[in-house]
Amino acid sequence: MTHSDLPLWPETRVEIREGAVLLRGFALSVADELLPGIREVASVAEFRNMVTPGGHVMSVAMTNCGRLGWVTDSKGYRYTTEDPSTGKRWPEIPEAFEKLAREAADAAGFSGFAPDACLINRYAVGARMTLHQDRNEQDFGQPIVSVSLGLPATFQFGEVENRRGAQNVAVRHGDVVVWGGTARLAYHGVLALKAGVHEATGEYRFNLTFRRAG
Ligand code: MD3
Ligand code: FE
Repeated sequence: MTHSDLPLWPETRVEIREGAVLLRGFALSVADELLPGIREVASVAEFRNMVTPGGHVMSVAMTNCGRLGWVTDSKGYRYTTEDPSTGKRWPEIPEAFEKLAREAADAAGFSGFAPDACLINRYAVGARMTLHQDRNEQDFGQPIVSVSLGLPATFQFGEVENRRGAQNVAVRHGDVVVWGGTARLAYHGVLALKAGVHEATGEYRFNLTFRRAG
């Protein structure tokens, strides 16, 4: 190994439970391509706080890119091909996003991952996501790839059967988690974001969630 082959950033692979692999720093070297990508998507499909079927306004602001976008409103949770706020198709997944998702899935043992949906979550101070399962996708055999950018957060992840006994894992700027196999339907959430300022994202945390939805 020559000097030029040395990694620029330390990277660590941690199996946080069966089927869930944390790739620490996996997205660090491309973070400066991902953030302009988020800005570009949001210039077409703006961040918005959606309403749950139960009538709660979500504290996390969301937008999407890809053929399918995840939405919620009084009628329920689902994927749509058009942004309900504009009636236009969701913007395409930027090439750098797609490449990262494929490489992360591959590194976790899921070769050939081809996401058709990328949900972009934006957390401001206090924003959180209560424990839930991701079950609006067609094929639970396909993994989910999650990319954390900006301020740190705490993921909670529990069992497939129930919300009890959830464990915490801290995620930082550039971390990627791949959830597949027996972890695919595990309950999970994100604790309320603590106030802070990150050099890349200011007062926010962003999360890219790649899915094969259709
Ligand atoms: C999947 N977002 O949008 S996925 C979501 O940080 C969502 O915004 C998280 O959950 C966020 O639906 C990132 C984190 C996650 C954690 C545990 C899981 C996804 C998981 C366990 C099983 C399947
Ligand atoms: Fe989720």
